[in-house]
Amino acid sequence: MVENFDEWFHDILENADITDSRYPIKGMAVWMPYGFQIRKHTMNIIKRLLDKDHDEVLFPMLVPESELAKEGIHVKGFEDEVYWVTKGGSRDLNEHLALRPTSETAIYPMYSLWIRTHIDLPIKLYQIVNTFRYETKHTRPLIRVREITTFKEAHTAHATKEESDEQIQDFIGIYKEFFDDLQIPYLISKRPEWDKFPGADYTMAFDVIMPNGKTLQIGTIHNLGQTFAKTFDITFEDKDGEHKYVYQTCAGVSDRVIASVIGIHGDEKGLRLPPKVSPNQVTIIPILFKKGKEEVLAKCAEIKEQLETAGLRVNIDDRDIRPGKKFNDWELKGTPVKLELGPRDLENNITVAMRRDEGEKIEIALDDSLADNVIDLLNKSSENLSAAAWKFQEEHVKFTEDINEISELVEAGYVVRFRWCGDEAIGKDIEEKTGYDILGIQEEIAEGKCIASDNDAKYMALIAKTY
Ligand code: PR8
Repeated sequence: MVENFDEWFHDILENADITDSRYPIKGMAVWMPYGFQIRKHTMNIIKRLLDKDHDEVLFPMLVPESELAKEGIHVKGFEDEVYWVTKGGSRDLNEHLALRPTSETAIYPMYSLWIRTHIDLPIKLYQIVNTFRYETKHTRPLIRVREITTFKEAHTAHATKEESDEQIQDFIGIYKEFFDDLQIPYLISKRPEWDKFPGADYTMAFDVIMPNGKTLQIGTIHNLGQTFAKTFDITFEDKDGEHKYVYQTCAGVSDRVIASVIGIHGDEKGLRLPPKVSPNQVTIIPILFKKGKEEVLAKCAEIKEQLETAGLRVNIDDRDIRPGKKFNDWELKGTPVKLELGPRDLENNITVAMRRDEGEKIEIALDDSLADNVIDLLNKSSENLSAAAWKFQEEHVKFTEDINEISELVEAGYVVRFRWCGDEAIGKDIEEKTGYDILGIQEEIAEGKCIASDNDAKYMALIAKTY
């Protein structure tokens, strides 16, 4: 799987009924029913996390050209990626309208109207929408799409720079919780100057290492400083009656998160879904013979009800096919726990449970403790997926002091940590020499030399092959 990860990933999306990429527009795919469920549960987690401290809104998808064009650096960053609506029916539009590539230029003109005094601050809004980017790099389902169907973008405004920096830390906390719920490990870094979001003061990013060693950026948090505030005239009157520009931040995660769940946890048999996002947390597989069929099915229905009462998502696969085929299908689809029930189990008042993450079969009693026992299996499964994924990450980050070793390590599937002085020209030089991307800096350090110059090192940085 590691060698052919891209192929594995492509196949599993169709075989497990996640997306269908045959839709006749490049970079746009159909969410299939099973994938749609995973998407829904994933979205609910981030919604719940954001709802604690943010309000959800919904802005129009179209942005007037005049607004999009206002913030020079921002528009430059996106100019080659914007889809334009230029006609209404057969008439040319007076003003071209952009399909939002992201929503800063849709939201901030309204912030300028809404924010008047310090009492209106902070403002913390988010929306979950589709955005459009005419990506020029190779498109891949979920990973690099031209319609990002599930863009969860948050936008905040604050009275002070300190508050905006705190907000960045809050977002980091929220995203950590989000990825923890998905059992996804992450590398957090501050992007280099030349790779930050267009218009941002600085960008913090979450990256994951996919099984083929390439990293995938699964979330970004940007401190926008006062750049957009100045462009869109977003000011407030402070306590002393002085008019000031706000400080802003924004943060976003996309469909890529689901790509990371599929890629990181999957194995040669298929998906291994984290219980929190699996469409079914438990799949009951009846083993049916002519004799005793009705009794087995009735018991399965009873178990389903018992587990659902305990808050679990449960399905029964009562298709008229061989149990072995059902078994393989649910291995492929990654249900965390399967329960088998045949006539003999019924006689013994037990069911055979199997965790998808590690595959061992255990018998559990069909009594009042059933739901607790199943929940226990689900929790163990979550913990195991998480531990395995973090272990994989730890084993795939290596430190080197030798610039000539970077290529060898990256090609062997590692993300490389190295000491860097932080100088932009030297950073770009490192990228050019090695052919890989500096993800960013992780922490400040006070000892050692830069890997590529005589300067003292200032940071521990990461370099990798990226998606
Ligand atoms: C912002 N503005 O836009 P960002 N396909 C799938 N996922 C993608 C793609 C794509 N083509 N492009 C980006 N992403 C800010 C923050 C509002 C919200 C994912 O930031 O451009 C990446 O995981 O960095 C990225 O980290 C995230 O969307 C946010 O996009």
